[in-house]
Amino acid sequence: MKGIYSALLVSFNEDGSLNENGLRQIVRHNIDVCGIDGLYVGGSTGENFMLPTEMKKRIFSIVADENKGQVNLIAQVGSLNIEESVELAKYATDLGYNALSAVTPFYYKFTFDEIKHYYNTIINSVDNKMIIYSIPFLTGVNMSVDQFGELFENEKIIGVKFTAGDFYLLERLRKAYPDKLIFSGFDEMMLPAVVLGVDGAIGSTFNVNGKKSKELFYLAKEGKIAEALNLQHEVNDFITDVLDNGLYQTLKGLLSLQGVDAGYCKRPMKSQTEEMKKGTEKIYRKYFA
Ligand code: MN9
Repeated sequence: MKGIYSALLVSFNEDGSLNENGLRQIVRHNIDVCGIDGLYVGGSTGENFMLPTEMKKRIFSIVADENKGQVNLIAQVGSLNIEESVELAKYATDLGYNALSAVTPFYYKFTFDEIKHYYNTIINSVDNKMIIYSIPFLTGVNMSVDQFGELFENEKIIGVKFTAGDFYLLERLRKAYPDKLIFSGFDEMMLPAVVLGVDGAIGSTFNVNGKKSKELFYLAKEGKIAEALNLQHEVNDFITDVLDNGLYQTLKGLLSLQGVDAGYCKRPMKSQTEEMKKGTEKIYRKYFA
């Protein structure tokens, strides 16, 4: 399960319906062009929290079908509707997903006991493994080293996608749970995360920049820190430009310029404006032409 996973982008039509053919093209691009080790499906980058259950299922199914067993697949099934999470967990498990993931339940200030109940309920309903999706800057949910440990007591909870800049916490988790999988979630902080011993990385920008990010990851893993840092600087010039122009809109725009039908975003998220399009073209010329 280790390695570089794209947090998969999803293509939508202008009316918010799923662009199935576009989604297939994004999967192919990730595998054939970016050469990633796996796909993380239904995460933030997949605009998942704005989608109805049936569409989430359709996405899991299309990705599995297009992947044809080529790379590892992780299905993010977390939701504030726990019955939906269980339903999605069963569905993705039946499709052969290698692992599940679930965002920490957000919006309400859930107690740790409630969070623990959520994870155990989802993963104990299926024959599969769970990777906690921790992203405190969007969820507001912060867990301590001991609380992660309490979740990890369930052997089916095998790891965490750590999307945070708290490297002290990351180091403490690495030391405390050497057998659990830790995935770095911020692409722009991959190098320090690898130095602290993460097993992989899951990120949105890999849909476009997967090759270089993968090179960075394995250079850092081999201890070639100076070379890896040069690449991180390069990668971060790109990420900074993308973030300034609008993250998902720009990534989709860059794919479209490469002939991948990455489509529109799902409302309430707006799609590329004319100004963003110009910005995207500039980024394309700077890094890809
Ligand atoms: O899955 C992604 N997180 C979000 C991880 O999109 C919220 C990251 O890959 C970031 O998009 C990326 C840019 O900040 O590091």
